[in-house]
Amino acid sequence: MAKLEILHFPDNRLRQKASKVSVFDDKLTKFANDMLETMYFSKGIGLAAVQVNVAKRVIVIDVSENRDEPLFLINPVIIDTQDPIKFEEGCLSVPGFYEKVDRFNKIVYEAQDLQGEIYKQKAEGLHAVCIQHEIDHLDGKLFVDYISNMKRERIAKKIKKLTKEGKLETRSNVPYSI
Ligand code: QAP
Ligand code: CO
Repeated sequence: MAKLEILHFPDNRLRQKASKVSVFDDKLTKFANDMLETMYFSKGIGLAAVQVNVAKRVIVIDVSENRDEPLFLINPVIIDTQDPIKFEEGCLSVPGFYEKVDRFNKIVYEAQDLQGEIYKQKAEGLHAVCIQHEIDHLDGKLFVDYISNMKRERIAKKIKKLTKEGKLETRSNVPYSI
């Protein structure tokens, strides 16, 4: 297993549009498990491959209390939404900042597992919001895109400053080609 480098807003590489995964092999499983390790290490509940500079439609999530219920979502699509809500979100790529975003409290989604098997699932609350947030990443979108330009610019400036001062963690990346 390996810890991966998480990109920080306003890095342009977070704007990459991820392409569909078509090969389900050991390399994909290893990558997904490295993502999971990276997410647990960083105390996150969700991580998308674009955040570690891999433009593939891979998401890992664990919203369980004991952090022992990992979910792997390959090529996920939301097929139904219900109950609009405002939800306060954060992001491992925007560390230290939290804003309310318009989301849905209930969704139905379809995804593939690491074997390529398609599954259909209902999700609610944090689980549902997390999936909407992570699918946005696969389309190059961040939660700060939903707030005012002024707020977003201020956050960008603060994160750039922290990066310059070496106060944000970065780790050398394992180059992946999946
Ligand atoms: C997305 O975000 C999410 O600022 C996942 O200092 C978040 O795991 C969806 C994190 C909230 C719905 C609601 C953020 C860790 C983790 C930070 C995360 C931080 C340390 C964010
Ligand atoms: Co995020």
